[in-house]
Amino acid sequence: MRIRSLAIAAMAAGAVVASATMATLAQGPAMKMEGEPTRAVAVLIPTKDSKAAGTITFSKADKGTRIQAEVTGLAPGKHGFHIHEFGDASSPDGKAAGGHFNPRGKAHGDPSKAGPRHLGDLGNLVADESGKATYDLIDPDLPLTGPTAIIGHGVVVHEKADDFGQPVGNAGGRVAVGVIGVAKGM
Ligand SMILES: [Cu+2]
Repeated sequence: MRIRSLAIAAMAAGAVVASATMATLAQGPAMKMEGEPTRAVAVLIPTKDSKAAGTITFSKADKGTRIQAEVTGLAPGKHGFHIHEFGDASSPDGKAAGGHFNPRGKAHGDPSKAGPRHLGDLGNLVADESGKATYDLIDPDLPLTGPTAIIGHGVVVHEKADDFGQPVGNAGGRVAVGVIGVAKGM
């Protein structure tokens, strides 16, 4: 009798260990998500009648956020490039992304110059003759985390150049739109 009850006790203990292990495994991925994101990504999709597409990464750098973009299918020349308010790429004209991301209520501006800017003002992409544009800058003001975090908001590439005129730079229609999300492999 004693042996049998020990066996039952061992089985019960084993069950406890097994369920504890399962609980640990179940928590594993969730645990990894804790802490602040250090990298974000947006995949640009073309709006209706556009061929513009690409990928933008936002990585935490020593003094701000490094923005790296590669976009193809553009008309040669400058194209306004902004973070917009909504992470919503659902409309064919890109307008569901709303207006510029401007959580600090500033005027539109050129991020390469001192002075006011919408937080989402990234300046221009410059496409070469083949329609390809690359962008690689560290933005000291653009946070991945915190109350004005860019994750969850949208990115828009425009038809025309951002001339930094008010209120939003006269960049015309939207040729590509994407949503900024937390990137894998942080
Ligand atoms: Cu824009």
